[in-house]
Amino acid sequence: MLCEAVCGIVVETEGDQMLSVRGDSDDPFSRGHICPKAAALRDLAEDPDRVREPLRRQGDRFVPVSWDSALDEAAERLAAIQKQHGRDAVGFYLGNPTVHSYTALLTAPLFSKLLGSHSRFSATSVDQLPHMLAALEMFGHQLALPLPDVDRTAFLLILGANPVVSNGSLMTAGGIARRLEELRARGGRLVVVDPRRSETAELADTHLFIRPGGDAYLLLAMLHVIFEEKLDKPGDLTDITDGIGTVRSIAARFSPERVAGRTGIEADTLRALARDFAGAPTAAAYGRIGVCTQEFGGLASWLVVVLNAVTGNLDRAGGSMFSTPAADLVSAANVLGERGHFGVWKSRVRGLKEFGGELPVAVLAEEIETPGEGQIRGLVTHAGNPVLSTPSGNRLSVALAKLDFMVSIDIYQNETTRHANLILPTSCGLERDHYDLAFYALSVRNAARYVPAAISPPPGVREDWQVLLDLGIKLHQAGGGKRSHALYAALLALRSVGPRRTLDVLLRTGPHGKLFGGLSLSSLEKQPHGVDLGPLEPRLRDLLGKRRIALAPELLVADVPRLESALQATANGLTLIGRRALRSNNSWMHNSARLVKGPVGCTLLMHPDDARARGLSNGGRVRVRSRVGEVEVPLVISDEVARGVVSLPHGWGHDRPGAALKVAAAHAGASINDLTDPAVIDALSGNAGLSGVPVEVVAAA
Ligand SMILES: Nc1nc2c(c(=O)[nH]1)N[C@H]1C(S)=C(S)[C@@H](COP(=O)(O)OP(=O)(O)OC[C@H]3O[C@@H](n4cnc5c(=O)[nH]c(N)nc54)[C@H](O)[C@@H]3O)O[C@H]1N2
Ligand SMILES: Nc1nc2c(c(=O)[nH]1)N[C@H]1C(S)=C(S)[C@@H](COP(=O)(O)OP(=O)(O)OC[C@H]3O[C@@H](n4cnc5c(=O)[nH]c(N)nc54)[C@H](O)[C@@H]3O)O[C@H]1N2
Ligand SMILES: [Mo]
Repeated sequence: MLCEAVCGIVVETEGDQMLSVRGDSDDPFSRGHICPKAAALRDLAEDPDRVREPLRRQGDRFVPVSWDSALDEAAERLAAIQKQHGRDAVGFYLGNPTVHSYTALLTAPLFSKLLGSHSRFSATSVDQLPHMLAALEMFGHQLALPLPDVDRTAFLLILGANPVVSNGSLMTAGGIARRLEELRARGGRLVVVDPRRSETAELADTHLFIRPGGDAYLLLAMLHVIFEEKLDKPGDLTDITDGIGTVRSIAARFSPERVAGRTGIEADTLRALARDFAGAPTAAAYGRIGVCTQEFGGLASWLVVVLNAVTGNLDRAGGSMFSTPAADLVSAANVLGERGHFGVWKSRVRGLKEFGGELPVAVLAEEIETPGEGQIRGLVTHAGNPVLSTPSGNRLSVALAKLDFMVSIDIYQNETTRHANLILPTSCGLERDHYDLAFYALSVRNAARYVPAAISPPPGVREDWQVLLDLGIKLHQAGGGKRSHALYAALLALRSVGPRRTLDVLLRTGPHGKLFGGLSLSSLEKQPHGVDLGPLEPRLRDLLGKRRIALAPELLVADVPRLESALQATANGLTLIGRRALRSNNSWMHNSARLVKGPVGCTLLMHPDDARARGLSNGGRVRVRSRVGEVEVPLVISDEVARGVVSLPHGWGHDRPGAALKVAAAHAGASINDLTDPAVIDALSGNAGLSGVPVEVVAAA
């Protein structure tokens, strides 16, 4: 519902009153695990600040309007912009919670197609885009994302992820701390590479402090040692793998001695890590946000997969595997020929490449600001808060205020949606039925669960899919969008049968549909604790079809010189990285009193030596300054961050006028994305470089 770990919960209700939320110990996958966000589901339902009926902005106030007039106005205004200025003049931003709603996942792409605009954006380009690009280039499918087989591996190498807090990402694994403890209890080893001694690093056998952005160098140095010492082990896939020679010759240039300075890790340590990883009976390297939201995100994401492949760990038990989900979007997309694409068109102002039909969100503000044909004048947001979640949010905020028209499908009047002319509210959390369509495809064990809504939604809201489809249908009727009758008919058809039918078809035709007497929506409904579909099984050959594995795709190889030339760059000053906390979920759950109570969440962490050098004291307020902005926050001095590194969580900064979140405003904090720089991207993929921002820190006046 709001987390990739998909933990089973038991909700006790009396009518539409929720009495309690607890972990479901009968869930075979999450085994009773729960975190504070689950309890906060109740706060979402009961939050007096939720938007519970469509709102229309009049000056700086919002007033309630009927659904009919809201949808009509939205469609007419958007259609008028498209008719006058072209279809690209209306942008569309899809936020993260979209992925947590199967009904939105199954309808948003259709709305997007009907809108027919190249100005499409999502949270993908402040998140996992580099991983998807590596998958597209190596396996020919943007969603063919390998997962660490946590439950069976003998050696887990985690780079730039903190699953003990985040609950795991692109790795669905409820109760991950227990799984990591089980790994160690069976004699396995856990190594964490992170510029901060994270909660996950605390559980590890070894934690290596890395200089931000150093992962690609570290991975190449490991490969260097593996080839030099002939530790590479061709696995079962050798006959369908191309490019190993190219990888070998690239790695030859990156000895541990050469990259030690840039990674901040001694050559001997890098050598030992390579030997241990390659020598383990099974091993899995797993990299997440810390390796992809940085300047070399594409390369680092690619090299993680290469390391797994070269050591014979790709697609084998205990290594790095692919799930076989009950509703298999990868296979379905294969059948439809929709595997993803890159660089088919480019952004108007800066010329950045599209990926999978979306432009990097780092260009959103400039595309609104810059006059000319194709300038964005209208915007639709769905479940997104880009003012707090994308680089230079303050600048984006100014840009949003200049739009001719904006409509936000959202549950809150917040930092982003306050700029909308109309806010269209949907149900959320426990108010709707639920199947984790996206996350079972990323699950470290095959599983499935479908649950009905636990409570009724507020009477004035609608379901996300209804709003998306109705807006699309009305847009077409108003003469906007792509003038395709087939698309319009598809929207009408989906509107009348609903996305539940689509889910049922996916389940019935999926890999588990014919087994177990045929999995379907109704068979899942009878098993509300979920069904276990067994451990991961090798399936890459099946996913590839007739294609081969490209271990050294040209696009990635061509980016290596950029990495090599950056080797000389010396670090002076401080480098800013992000952080997540258990009681926080991106930018939108700070209105839960249960989550924000206790110690202040939005603090800057700094190493004692760096604080001393600047005469800063613990608890004092500091001013953090980057090329694009500055914020003021309290300082916490701690050796959990490496020297030269400071860490600030994202998702804060709730003091903007016009947002209507009382609890969040009382715990406002400041937004790290007022410091992150839209000019700093992974030049290969276009993903935002959120981690590794150069900053100065001084005492606040
Ligand atoms: N409680 C909570 N859970 C969440 C979320 C949340 O906001 N709160 N957000 C959800 C979402 S949308 C996502 S995508 C996932 C993300 O899941 P994770 O990727 O596990 O997220 P983080 O906790 O940000 O972990 C990233 C780690 O990378 C480190 N890091 C930063 N820069 C570098 C670098 O250059 N190299 C290396 N090696 N490490 C680096 C950081 O110190 C941090 O420990 O979490 C999800 N789960
Ligand atoms: N500096 C820095 N920036 C980051 C990150 C980082 O680690 N560091 N992490 C990045 C990552 S991984 C992500 S995924 C993005 C997230 O970026 P976004 O998706 O833009 O932002 P969220 O904070 O997830 O905001 C979600 C929005 O959806 C609304 N919402 C919640 N539930 C529902 C629902 O059920 N229906 C509808 N219609 N609306 C709903 C909320 O009110 C809120 O407006 O942030 C990114 N930004
Ligand atoms: Mo994310």
